[in-house]
Amino acid sequence: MTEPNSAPDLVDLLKDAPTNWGKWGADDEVGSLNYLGPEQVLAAVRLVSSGKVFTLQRLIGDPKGDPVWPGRTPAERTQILDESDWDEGGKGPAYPGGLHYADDKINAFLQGSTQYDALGHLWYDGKLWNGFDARTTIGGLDKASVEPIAQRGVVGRAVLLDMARFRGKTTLDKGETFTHEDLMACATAQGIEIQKRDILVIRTNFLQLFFEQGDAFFEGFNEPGLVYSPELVQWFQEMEIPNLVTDTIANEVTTDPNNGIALVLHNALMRNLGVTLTEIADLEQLAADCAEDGQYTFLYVAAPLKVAKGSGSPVNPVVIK
Ligand code: UVW
Repeated sequence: MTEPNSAPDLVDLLKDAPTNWGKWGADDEVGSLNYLGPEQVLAAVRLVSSGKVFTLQRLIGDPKGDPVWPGRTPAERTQILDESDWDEGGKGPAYPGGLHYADDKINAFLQGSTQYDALGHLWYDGKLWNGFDARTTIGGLDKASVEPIAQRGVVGRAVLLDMARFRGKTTLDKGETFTHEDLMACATAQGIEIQKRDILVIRTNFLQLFFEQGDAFFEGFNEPGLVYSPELVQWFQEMEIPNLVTDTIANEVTTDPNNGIALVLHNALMRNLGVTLTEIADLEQLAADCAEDGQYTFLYVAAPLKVAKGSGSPVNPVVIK
C-alpha cells in the first residue's frame, strides 16, 4: 500500500462529493438503508419462486484459516466445558438429573468474519456519517454504531454481479479494478438490469487465493474491487443503493491506483452517502447456482448482531430464490 503521507488528502479528493447527511434527520444512524421500505421488501419477496436458500457467511474458525484485514487476528474459540469436565476429578457442575453440557466462547474482532460495518466505523476530517463528531467513537461508537442496523435488519431485492465470471477468470487479480459501468455491463451479460434501491452483491472470488497462498496472500496486499470516480459515487447516489455486499475483505480496491489513497469508497459511499457495507461474504454456492438457473436477482435478508456501541458485527446473510 502507498505510505499514508504520500497520498493526497480525502478532504481534497472528496470536497465536491455528494453527501446524504441530514436527509433522514439529524439523528439518523442507518443511512441508505432508509431506501428499503415495505414496498422494496414486498417486491423482493415476489422474486421467491423455487424456495432455494443460500447462506453467505464464511465459517468462523475455519481450519483452513480465516481471511481478515491486516492487523486483525482471526477469531479464537475456546472450549470451556465438555465431557472431560465430568471425568474423574473434573470440574463439571452437578445438576439434578445428571445433565452435562458443552460451553465455549470466542475472542473475535467484530470485523473478523463476514460482517456489517457500522456507518461510524470509518471517517476522515473529524466527522462520521451524518456529520457526527469523530470523538463520539472514543471508547465505543455512541453514534452510528452497528446496533441501529441490527435493530432494523436489511431486507430487499439483491442482484449478484459475478465480475469474475464476467471477466472469464477464476478470481480477479490483485489490485484489479472495475467501475459502475462494468457492473452494468456485467448485469447486461447476465440478462438483468440493476434497478434503483437494489442491494449489490459483487463476486470477485479473490479470497480463493487466501486459501491457496496462505501468508503470501498478504504480500503487497491490494484487493480487487470498485474504484473511486466522481461518476461512480453519483451513480450510487442516483441509484439509491442501500447496501454493497462483496466477497472481499474490504469491498473496494484497497489502494486506489489513481491517487494512492486507501479505501476511498468507504468514505465516499459509507461516510458520505450512508451506504452500508458488507464484507467477506461467501458467494460461491450462490454464484454457481445463478450461473446454472440464470436467476441473478433474489430476496436478501440479513441482520447483524445487536452489539451496543459496536463498530461492526458478524452476520450470516440469507438469500432466497
Ligand atoms: C477497514 O475499514 C479498515 O476495514 P473493513 O471495512 O474491511 O472492516
